[in-house]
Amino acid sequence: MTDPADHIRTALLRADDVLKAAANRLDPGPALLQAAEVLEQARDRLDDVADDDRRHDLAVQIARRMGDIDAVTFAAVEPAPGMRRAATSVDDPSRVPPGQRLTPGWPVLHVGTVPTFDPDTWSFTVTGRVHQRVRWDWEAFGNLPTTTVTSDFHCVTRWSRLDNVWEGVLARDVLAVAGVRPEATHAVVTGHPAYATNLPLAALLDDDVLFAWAVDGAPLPAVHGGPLRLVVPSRYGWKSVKWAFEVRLTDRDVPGYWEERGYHDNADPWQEQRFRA
Ligand SMILES: Nc1nc2c(c(=O)[nH]1)N[C@H]1C(S)=C(S)[C@@H](COP(=O)(O)O)O[C@H]1N2
Ligand SMILES: [Mo]
Repeated sequence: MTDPADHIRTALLRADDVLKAAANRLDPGPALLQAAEVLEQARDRLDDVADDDRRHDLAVQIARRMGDIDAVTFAAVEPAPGMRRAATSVDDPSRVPPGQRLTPGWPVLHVGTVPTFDPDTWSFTVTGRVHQRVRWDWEAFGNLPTTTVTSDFHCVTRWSRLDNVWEGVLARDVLAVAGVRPEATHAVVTGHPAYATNLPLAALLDDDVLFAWAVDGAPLPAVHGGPLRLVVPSRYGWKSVKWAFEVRLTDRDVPGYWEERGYHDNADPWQEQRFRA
């Protein structure tokens, strides 16, 4: 049997060859897609690499190449019909984190398929290191105090969308209902179909972090996480969990989906914390 790590290394070399060839093409699109597919398959085999350090190292190598491919693909995305065109230039360049480009549209990024929303069965739970586990249905969640926050969104694939007007409930107001226990240091936020990310508790409590059900004055589109998504402006987009349904407070840092696949634990766009060092 071949060593799964060798298999992944071969895939990385193949992806590099395809990417090199793509640079000389008039239309690099198909070659980029092909390289992305090779990397996607390599990523699927990561779990077979038993050694933690080797697996992490390979995950970072895959993530870096994927990031380069995605950056080319997403910078030029146009707004969907009915969606506002976002600014592609700003008076104050310090609003754009290093290595980011402003895109007029709003790329859609997620693993798995868009879940369907049924208001009769939807629920949201806060659990873990809280005084009292709390579960809301859709109607009850809507009765929490409402807030509007305008913030910028920065994706690790190098696109940023500025001045998004989010409406929803501050995460700190959600947590206040359950009551944070003193030993809680981190949070794991989970969304459909099987996605999670980790945050320091303090980051979740920031005054611009909310669970949003509307954006730019309209209900949050399903592809962007509707009916409810987390928004964490101070971190790259993968921390902003779409179709969110659970917050679990923990007394340790538990990596989420992308953090286990080579992405940085902290994800600060101003420090370009894209991938694990
Ligand atoms: N449930 C879920 N939430 C998710 C993801 C995902 O795969 N599943 N992807 C994350 C990533 S990597 C990004 S960049 C943003 C993208 O949000 P958008 O599709 O609204 O642009 O969602 C984040 N939230
Ligand atoms: Mo992302």
